[in-house]
Amino acid sequence: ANPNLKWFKEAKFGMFIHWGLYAKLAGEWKGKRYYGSGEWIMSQARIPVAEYKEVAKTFNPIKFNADEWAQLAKDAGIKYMVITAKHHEGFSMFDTKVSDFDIVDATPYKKDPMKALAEATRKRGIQFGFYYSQFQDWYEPNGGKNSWDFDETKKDYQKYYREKAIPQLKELLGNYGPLGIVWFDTPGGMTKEQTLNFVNDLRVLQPKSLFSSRVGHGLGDYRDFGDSEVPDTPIKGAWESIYTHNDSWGYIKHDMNFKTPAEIIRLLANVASKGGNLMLNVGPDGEGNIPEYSVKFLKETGKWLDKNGES
Ligand code: FUL
Repeated sequence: ANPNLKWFKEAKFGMFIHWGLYAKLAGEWKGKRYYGSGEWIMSQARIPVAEYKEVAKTFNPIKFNADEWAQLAKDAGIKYMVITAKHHEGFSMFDTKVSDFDIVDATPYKKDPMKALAEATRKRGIQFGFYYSQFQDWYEPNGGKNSWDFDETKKDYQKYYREKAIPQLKELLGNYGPLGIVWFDTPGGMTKEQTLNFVNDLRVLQPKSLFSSRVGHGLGDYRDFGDSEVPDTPIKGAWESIYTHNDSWGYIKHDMNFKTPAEIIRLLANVASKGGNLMLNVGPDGEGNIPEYSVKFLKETGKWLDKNGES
């Protein structure tokens, strides 16, 4: 058995955070409202890169407070946190030298929130990790899946991996201290052999860090089920179910369908009884606030876990 999995197998409860420029759009583009997966709005509304880029100029999350977020996780009984360093939109929520389309260079905020969050979680004994969309990058001419700006048949995915994804992952693995997890998602554009090289190349930087199964080709360290999926029967090995608190991963202002504390606890119990972890997502808004109901219901969940000796 992989000794790096020990903490993960004991964790039971994780916090997923989807946060990017889409949070600023909040599920609305040019007066039209979208529902579900707010982080997909660029694709849903076929927003050209040239227009999407402008959103960065208005992204200024001055309410963001790393200690508050980490403390909320702690109070909720959460043992690990995974946050989007770069989602499919291609925007980097961290300080990167590889691209100018990042929170430090392209927004009035000009700071690296990931640095603060890495410290705030570490201080509280919470494992910290990054979600990184390794294949889909709708901002890049050679990244995956933007067919409204770019011609898919002309793309050179290897060039995108070489020039953006790999160098950025090296920054993330090198500049934020020990990472519990690198959470890859929606693989593509690489053969099994290429993926193996990709994984080996990154592993040397942090041999203890776990890679999610969505790195592709069965090369992850533990298993992730589909979005909002719990297996029917107990499953051996290390695995995780991912759910979001309301109906979207990224913030949508008109989505109020939050799971109650009782629903969260039932979900947690269901997943734990089958041997897995629940990683529950919250979607902070464009100002850096975690939605009020997420704060309230997570705190109540934590109180219940406390009383019942589960955390
Ligand atoms: C999916 C992504 O496409 C969604 O936007 C979200 O990040 C979810 C957790 O994984 O596959």
